[in-house]
Amino acid sequence: HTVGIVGCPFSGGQPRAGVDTGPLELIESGLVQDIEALGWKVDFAGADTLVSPLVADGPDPDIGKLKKPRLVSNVNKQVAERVYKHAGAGELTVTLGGDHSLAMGTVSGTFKAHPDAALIWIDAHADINTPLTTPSGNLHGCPVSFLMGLPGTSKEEIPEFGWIEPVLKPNRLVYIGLRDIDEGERKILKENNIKSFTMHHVDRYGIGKVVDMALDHVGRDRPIHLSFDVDAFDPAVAPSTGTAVRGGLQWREGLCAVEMIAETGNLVSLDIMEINPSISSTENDVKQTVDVGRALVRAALGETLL
Ligand code: DIR
Ligand code: MN
Ligand code: MN
Ligand code: MN
Repeated sequence: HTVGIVGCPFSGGQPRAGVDTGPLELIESGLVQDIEALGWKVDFAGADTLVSPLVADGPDPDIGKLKKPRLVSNVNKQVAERVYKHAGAGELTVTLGGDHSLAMGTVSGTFKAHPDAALIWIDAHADINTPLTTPSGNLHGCPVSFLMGLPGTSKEEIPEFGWIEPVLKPNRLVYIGLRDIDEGERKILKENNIKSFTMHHVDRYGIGKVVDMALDHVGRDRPIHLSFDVDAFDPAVAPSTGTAVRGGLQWREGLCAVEMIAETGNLVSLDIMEINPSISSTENDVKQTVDVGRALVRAALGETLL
């Protein structure tokens, strides 16, 4: 058992500074020691090997509404290569964000190593806006559309992202925790029949039943990439994040979901995204949110699965 850590101090997919310090905060809080204490080897060369905060090689004007498109693309291409290296070597890859645009890279890298994988996306948001539907132009709201090859994301339409292969089929994706969905996203989810368990379903059936239904939908026997945005949690649980939304997962609900996914034995890749230590009213907010990230990783590695 080896965990490969990819640290991505990157904030270019959204406007708020600070989310790029998430990975270092997680490492400094003792994440590597947590993982080793659970009996896993760690493949991580140290904090100075975090994916470098790249700059676009040249001017980076908006493309349509999209902000910092070349920067986001360049960084993600590098992230995809790093994740592929770990996943291809059979390691469980843990990527520390950074904003959720990084999933362009993480999911690309995982699916290159495991082409029949499924993607479970736990988030308040669907992050499936296209260059044509995005209201904000922030690429952290768009990664899934590129991975799926939706209209507006093709090589012909936007060559700057031409390296991203449309590896994700709509029936291999499932959402949990949604509660803030844009109009264009709603249409995409319906038209493509994408299975979405919103907070309504969590309230109604309970998290255990929801995760069971989600796993049955994508298939328990295939490799699983779990992309976890900490804003899936209620703001009382994970306050230090850029786009907090009321009415989210409680502490145990989020961890139980991750534990159930880990219990399949097929988790191959995990993203912990959108921890922003600069967004907080108190020091305790930051500590609490970083603790959530650490606890998610431990849950994924079987801390409570005896
Ligand atoms: C909104 C907010 N759906 C957008 N998105 C996210 O800008 O596309 N916030 N992902 O975390
Ligand atoms: Mn997200
Ligand atoms: Mn979100
Ligand atoms: Mn997002």
